[in-house]
Order: sequence, then C-alpha cells, then structure tokens
Amino acid sequence: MLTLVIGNKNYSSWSLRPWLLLRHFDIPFNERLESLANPMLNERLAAYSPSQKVPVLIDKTLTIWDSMAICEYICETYLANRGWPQQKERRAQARSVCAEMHAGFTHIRHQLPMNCRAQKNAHISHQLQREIDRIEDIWTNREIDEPWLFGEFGIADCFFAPVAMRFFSYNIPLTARAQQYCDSLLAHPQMVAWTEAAREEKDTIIAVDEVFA
Ligand SMILES: N[C@@H](CCC(=O)N[C@@H](CS)C(=O)NCC(=O)O)C(=O)O
Repeated sequence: MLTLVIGNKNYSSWSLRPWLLLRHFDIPFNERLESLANPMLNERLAAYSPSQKVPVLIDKTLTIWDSMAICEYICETYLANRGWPQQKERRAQARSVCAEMHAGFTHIRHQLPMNCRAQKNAHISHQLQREIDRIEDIWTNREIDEPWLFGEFGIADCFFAPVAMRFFSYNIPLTARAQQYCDSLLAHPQMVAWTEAAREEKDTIIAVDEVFA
C-alpha cells in the first residue's frame, strides 16, 4: 500500500495536491501526518526524505519527495495517465500552468499563507494583485461548459486547490467565472473532507494568522 507523508492539513498547501489527487481517484493509501509545529520536524522528516520536506510518497522501496513529482508518478503508475488531459496540446497547457504554480506566485505564498482555519481580509500589495490577476486569468479563460480547468478533474485542479482555499480565507474578490471555479474546488467532497480535518487540528505555527471566523 502507498504511504503519503503530509504536514498539517491546516497549513500544508504542498501536501494537499497529491492527497487530493489520490482521494479523487480513490487510490488507497496510508496517510502519515507530521506536525509542522514539531521542533523535531526536520529530524522526523529525514527518516522519510532527503529534502526533509512534505509531502513524501513511499511506494514499497521507492521514495518520491516533491508534490509535482509525486503527482506525475501517481498519474503514470496508478491512473494510466488520466491525471493529465488526453490531447497533447491541452496536456502541454495543463503542465504549463502547474509549472507556473509550482515555481512562482511568491507573493501569494508569503502574503496569503494557507490557513484553512483563518477568515480575514488581507492587505493587497501591487505585486500580490498582479499574481491574483494571473490566477484569475487562468481560472476565467478555461473552456466554456467545462467545470474543471482542462475538462475532467486532474492534476492542474489539484495544484490550484490550495489557492482556492487561500482566496476563500482572505476574501479575495474574483470575476464571476473565476469564482465559480473556486467554489467548485472548495465544494469538491475531498476538499470538504480536508478542510473539516484541518479545522479540527490544534497545532499552531503562525499564531498571528489564527483569526477565526
Ligand atoms: N517543492 C516542494 C515543497 C515542499 C515544502 O516546502 N513543504 C513544506 C511544508 S508545506 C515543508 O515541508 N516544510 C518543512 C521545512 O521546510 O522544514 C513540494 O512541492 O513538495
């Protein structure tokens, strides 16, 4: 059986991506949660991964330690590539937005940290607004009549799920079409399950951001 090592559901946006992919496609796995608040975190993670970060996927003797690499591996090994669009051109587009998300959006990451328990307004700097606009653009310009970013639910949607959570927590206004996509992500049954579990967690790593609804 696969094992996915994750961080706190309240905070670990990177962990949410492969967790959601596995749960959406009903692939059985053991979940092992390591608290990001644990002062011994790095020592504990060193037992699983050379990067000492979560998420980590363990498949028998194989260890994979980056959310993008984990999603690719799940897609190839357990989904017969259904995690990406079937059409080559759309697959390239889906990979582009995932890579863009994986490597960028530093202002969103730092100024709107994922905190499923928080409900607050954020100060929107000029750079942050530019990144929000870019996400809004990606979410708005998807094909008409398609609920997910590239038709069927897939890796690209998993990559934007933590962003939907952030936009919800920090009351970020969106175009109607982008908001519709954001709402679909938040209403995904596995996102609801993740969020409910996150709200039950007691660990705190950024006390100032714990402003409850
Ligand atoms: N690029 C990595 C980033 C993983 C990452 O930064 N994880 C954070 C938690 S969400 C972590 O493990 N932090 C612990 C540390 O840096 O000590 C991925 O996509 O998996």
